[in-house]
Amino acid sequence: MILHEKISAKLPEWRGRFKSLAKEHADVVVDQVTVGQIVGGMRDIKSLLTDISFVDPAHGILFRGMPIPEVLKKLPRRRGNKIPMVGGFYYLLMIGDLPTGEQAEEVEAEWAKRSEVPDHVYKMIKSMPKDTHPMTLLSQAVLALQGGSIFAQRYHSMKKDAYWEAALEDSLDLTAKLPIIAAFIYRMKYFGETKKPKYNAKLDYGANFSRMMGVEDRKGYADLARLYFILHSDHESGNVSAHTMHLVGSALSDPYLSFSAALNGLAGPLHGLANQECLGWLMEVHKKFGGVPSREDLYKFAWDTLNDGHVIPGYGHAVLRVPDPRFMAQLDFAKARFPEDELIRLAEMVFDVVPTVLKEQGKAKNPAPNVDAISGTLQYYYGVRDFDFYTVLFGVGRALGVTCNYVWARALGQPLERPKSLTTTMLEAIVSKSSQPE
Ligand code: HAX
Repeated sequence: MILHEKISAKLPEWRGRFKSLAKEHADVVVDQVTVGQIVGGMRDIKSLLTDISFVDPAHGILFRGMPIPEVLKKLPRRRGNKIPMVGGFYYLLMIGDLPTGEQAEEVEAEWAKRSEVPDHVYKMIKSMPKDTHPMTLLSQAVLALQGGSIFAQRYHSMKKDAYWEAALEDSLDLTAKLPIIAAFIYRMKYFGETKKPKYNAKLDYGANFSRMMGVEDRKGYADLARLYFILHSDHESGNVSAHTMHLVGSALSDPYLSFSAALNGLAGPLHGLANQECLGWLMEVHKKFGGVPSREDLYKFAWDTLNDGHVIPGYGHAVLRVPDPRFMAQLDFAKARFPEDELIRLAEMVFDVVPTVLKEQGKAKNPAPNVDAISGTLQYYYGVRDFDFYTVLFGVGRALGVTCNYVWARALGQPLERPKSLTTTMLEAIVSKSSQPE
């Protein structure tokens, strides 16, 4: 299989580099940790290692060193599609090189081969109470697949050097099945349909998802699916979902156990749930003014939101200091296809007005939009209007990045994660010692 072959070829060099850092340079100091960082959620402590993606505060996400416009331009796509194949993108994340069209198709074919979802998973989802949150269903479904984990089955018989091979098998199986499970949850929860979705091997990942969701493909929902999965795949390793996958995986829990945990983190309101809040805020503006308001009205509404003690959802970021290129890519997508849509016009006006308001307020370090400022709006346009489903879409995309990280963490033999904790008294003692005159 292509990914196995390519990773095998790259492994000796990467293992050598990792080993050299671990053995010969282990004492080199990288960063200092402040009290503020310890009490402030470990913000910005440089303590994770990944080569899959990097968030540059001034430029946004780089996937294997490539910015989004370059990824979208250079990756292979099928005839008639504007957005590249997700299979080619997975190849890029996993291997670190741009794939040819043929290599991208090989990954797509691998997914088609592995797309059968066992019956008990559907039964389990159907047996849950009707009001179960779709993220709970997705996370449970991933756990229900865990019985098929090659990593878990081989664990006692395989050597450490071979962990990554089992991890790759699981990663391909899991990423193949996720869009099917997500589409099943969507059709069951919001339309009461319980027919098993069928993956069509002739279509790519994005087109299959669009078809299984039952969304009319006017103006390219399949392209939006491809774009959405690519943009949400990874955001280096410190965010909650990616870090959870890495942490749980470091205990050698298999990719299913680890990814289910990652999804539970993604389901939190400060993480993957934020996109529905953003669309909610836009809809509130739209409703209040009976359409797109004047700039002055929007300016006032934004100030009212702040004065009421709320944040303006979709704006600001913990690391980024420029408009999120993931936001820009989605805005470009919408402007090229449906520039007259009222919510898109409104999102554009918000992009024009809100950064000014946030700058005037002077609190947010980054007054620019993040990925969530528009992602729900695009789904809404295509008729996917059940807000609580949006995080499931995020989850399908996020699996792409975190499974690549999992495979490489095992390939390089990254160890169990175990930071050290202190007590409050210990921290206070450190503070009082540092404030005493020399
Ligand atoms: N509206 C109002 N105030 C904001 C703000 C916004 N959009 N963004 C930041 N601020 C405020 C913060 O609340 C903070 O105020 P206090 O000092 O009173 O606590 C101050 O500005 C400094 O915050 P910061 O350092 O710039 O930002 P943080 O790193 O603490 O937080 C957040 C980053 C994304 C959580 C923040 O900008 C925010 O709450 N934004 C709105 C919610 C949102 O869009 N969330 C989605 C994030 C994208 C993501 O990662 N999704 O998975």
